[in-house]
Amino acid sequence: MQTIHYKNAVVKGELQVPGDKSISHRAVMLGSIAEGKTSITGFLNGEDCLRTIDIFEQLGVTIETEGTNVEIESPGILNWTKPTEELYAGNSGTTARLMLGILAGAPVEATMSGDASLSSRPMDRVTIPLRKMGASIEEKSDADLLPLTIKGTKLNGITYKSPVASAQVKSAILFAGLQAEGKTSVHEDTVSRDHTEQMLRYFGANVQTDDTVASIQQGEMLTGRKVHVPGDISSAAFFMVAAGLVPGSSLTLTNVGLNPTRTGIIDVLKRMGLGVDVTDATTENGEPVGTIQLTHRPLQGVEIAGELIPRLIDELPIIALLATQAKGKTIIKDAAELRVKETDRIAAVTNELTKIGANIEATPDGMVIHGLTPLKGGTMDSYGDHRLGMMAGIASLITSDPITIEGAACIDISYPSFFKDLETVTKKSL
Ligand code: SPQ
Repeated sequence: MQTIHYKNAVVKGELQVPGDKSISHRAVMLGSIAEGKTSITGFLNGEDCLRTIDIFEQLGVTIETEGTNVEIESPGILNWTKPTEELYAGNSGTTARLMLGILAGAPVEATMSGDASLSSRPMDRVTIPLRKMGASIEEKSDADLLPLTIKGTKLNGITYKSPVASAQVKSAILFAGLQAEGKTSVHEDTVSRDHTEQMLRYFGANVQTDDTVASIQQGEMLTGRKVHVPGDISSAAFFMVAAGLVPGSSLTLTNVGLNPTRTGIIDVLKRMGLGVDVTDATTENGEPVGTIQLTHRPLQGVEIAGELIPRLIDELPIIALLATQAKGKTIIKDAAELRVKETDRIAAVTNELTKIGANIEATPDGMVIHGLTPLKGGTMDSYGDHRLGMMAGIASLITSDPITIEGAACIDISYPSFFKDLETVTKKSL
């Protein structure tokens, strides 16, 4: 439990948010699949990414972490050792789903498990296509929930039309495709984040992408590389919104990942009226990186739907908070995926923002938020979901009374220095 209040603290200065969670996972995964040495800089030391490291250590990969630097020495996927205990993914959907794809063709047998939240999230979205490829997966329940035991086997390439725009589904299939005979293709209606394709290509795999189709050919053993992880735009989003909430704010966020499959928040904030300038854009290991400058301006409600949704899916809780301070109505739709995240984020965001005075309704696939509404203080539950915990922290910038966050520790999943950074940009003491 943590009680905070930053009422009307102007958000100012410069901040570099921690490394991208999605890219950190993938850097460790590819560095462990590849033979030899991989050096990672800018790694996110969040709980989820540490679970990924633990898992590869159990598979016989040597991994040394010092601050945000990670050194990997791997014998390569064909020489991994059979783990003696369950591979525990904690709260991390990315770890669990991508590992199932990686293990499907690896010469080991292992059981993947997770915490209570992860054990209730759907895994059939990956087990269905992986079984089509020949994967041997045994579940304890009938519903393909964790724990799942997977025994590496010979796989065949498939062409799969994914029923959801999900990078975790696409990535699991592409990782399995790296080991599968022939070609494997994944078709999506709307393209999901493409960090796996970028990282596979950077490590030398034969990956082709064409609009909403990603394909991979069975590969030779990959070799280690140097990887730089840019700052996480999903973490930066909390501070972009902070600058949008408090009049007079002006904030510079440096070294932020700007992969176009992730920058939906920038498009939406601009449409809402916030001053957003992107500069210094460069590319590192296939990933665009740059500086984002935010300037507070009065906001208006917008509609957020369709192909934009996968480009900002994780930012919708914090956008909902911002929408309480925008004139008129903000409509979020086509986002039913929010219901199967760390918690049901449609129900949780609606409940918690209502508690502090927001005018917000849940719909089956989104939310409708009516602004401008003054917010009061109170207790907000994180539901063990890092993005809900941080939404509550940012709300305290504009609430009339303090906010008490129940279960604030879960913020360590993706942003261990969140409160320190909030203090830095508001120059207020906790
Ligand atoms: O890893 P996890 O728990 O699924 O994390 C979340 C998050 O908010 O951090 C989702 F709850 O991000 C996912 C994201 O929603 C990370 C991710 C990835 O790295 O591939 C892809 C998205 O999920 P999905 O289901 O759309 O593929």
